[in-house]
Amino acid sequence: MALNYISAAEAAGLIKHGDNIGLSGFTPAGTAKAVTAELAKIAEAEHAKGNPFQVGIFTGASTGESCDGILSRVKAIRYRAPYTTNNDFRKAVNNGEIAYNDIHLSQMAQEVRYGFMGKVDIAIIEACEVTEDGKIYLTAAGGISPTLCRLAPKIVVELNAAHSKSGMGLHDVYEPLDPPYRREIPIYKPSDRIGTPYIQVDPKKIVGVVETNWPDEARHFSEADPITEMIGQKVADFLVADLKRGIIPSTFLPLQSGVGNIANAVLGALGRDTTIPPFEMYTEVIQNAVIGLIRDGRIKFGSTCSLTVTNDCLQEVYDNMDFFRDKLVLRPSEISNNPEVVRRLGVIAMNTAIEADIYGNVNSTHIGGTKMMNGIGGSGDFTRNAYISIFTCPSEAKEGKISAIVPMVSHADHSEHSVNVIITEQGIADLRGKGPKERAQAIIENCAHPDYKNLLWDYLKLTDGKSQTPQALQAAFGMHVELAKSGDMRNTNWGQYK
Ligand code: 0RQ
Repeated sequence: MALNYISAAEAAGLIKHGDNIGLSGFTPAGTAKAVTAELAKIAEAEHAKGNPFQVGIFTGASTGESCDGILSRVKAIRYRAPYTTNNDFRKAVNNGEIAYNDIHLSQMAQEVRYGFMGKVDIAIIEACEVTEDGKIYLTAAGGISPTLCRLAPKIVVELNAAHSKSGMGLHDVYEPLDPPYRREIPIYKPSDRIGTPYIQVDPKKIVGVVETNWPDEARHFSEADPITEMIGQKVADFLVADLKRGIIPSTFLPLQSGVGNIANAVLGALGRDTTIPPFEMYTEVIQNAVIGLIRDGRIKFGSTCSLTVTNDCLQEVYDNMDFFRDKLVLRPSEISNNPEVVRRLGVIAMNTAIEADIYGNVNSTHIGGTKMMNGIGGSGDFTRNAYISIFTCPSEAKEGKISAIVPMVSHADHSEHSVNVIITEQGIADLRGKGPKERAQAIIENCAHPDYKNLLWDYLKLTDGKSQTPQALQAAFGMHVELAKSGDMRNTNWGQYK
């Protein structure tokens, strides 16, 4: 069947007010871009006429400027799931303009299949190749595309020349059956392939192919600063110590790391430390640092959902596919982040906290307990099922006015039951094998900034000191309350709570 080439504007014209659109991609990598940018123009025109125009968006993780950015600015998003990193989207969410459903990334595809979020009306899928018999070759991310393509009655393919066709073969497309028919996912090592390198669809569902040449809207990560370097080094030191005492097997274990500068610094430090043997990644995002380490032979294999790298780095991968082909695989997010596989492989999870409390509960998503930052991403998928779950963050934020270590987290994403280790530039709190009172000692002593240590010790004096988890509920958010009042947690005065 001949493919029907259409413009991005024509494709956007297929989308109606109230539709749920499904987008390829995971982070800005591999996200469809041209049609959503045109959709924003339609929404603006309809709004100017006084007509409502809003859509629901189902995707893999964050998207880029041409989706979350443009569409939230023109108020065209009614509902969206999951993770996001866009500043304008964040503002709109915290203004109450968008219903944002921040779910674990591994669950997104299945929750769409289970019908929790309504029907997918149209899928917009970025590809580096599409064939007349309905084979879609994805670009830099797996995301939830296989599920979107199967469920949507209409598919638009954004055939993006900015992604080289040499990337064909990077993907391993696999979609599990739903309960009660689901079987084990047969991945026993990070490099196992269990599916096909393309998504097979009924070609009649492809309503249009939009040709584009639009590079991924990769986020810029600044160079590691002394604080992130120190955190990275401490994570490497911690893992080396566990390797030496036999807690981590001598062959090492696959690593997962979140996005951002700390993750890059951690991987840089691990790569430099040759006491750690060449290792593998079973992760959701691969950033520039990992590509460098694969090139240097320090990382043997990377299983990921996306190549969240700068465009020059992505081009380097495409240009050297003969080298990278057997060292990388891109998977759908429900496989890259799958709890069953993470636990089987013994993945060491490394994610970032906004704040942690003295008992080891972690807030990764909310500023001040109410305002959404980005979302939980895949951090929960990995943390809950990891061989060792590590959280990192600087010990303080905003020039020291905010302590990352607080008596009680203002929002809880990862509970004390799942968090094994907290690492700041100050030091390492190894929480394994410890009860809550011992954890509090380790976290305050090793992770809190010196400006906040006494404040946290004094908080403990307000508690009965004996309970399983001693808290002084009247004062537990005292540091947050002080921040809201004077703008500086260091001014907290526990006297008022005695
Ligand atoms: O503010 O942007 O105004 O400078 O938060 O913090 O230190 O620059 O670190 O960019 O790595 O983001 C947890 C948000 C950290 C991220 C989080 C302020 C700070 C700064 C950003 P500015 P940094 P990062 C991967 C898996 C989700 C969970 C996860 C994240 C800004 O890593 O979204 O890992 N994680 N998912 O000043 C007020 C505090 C603060 C604070 C930091 N306690 N109070 N502001 N900031 N701590 C994602 C995927 O799955 C795809």
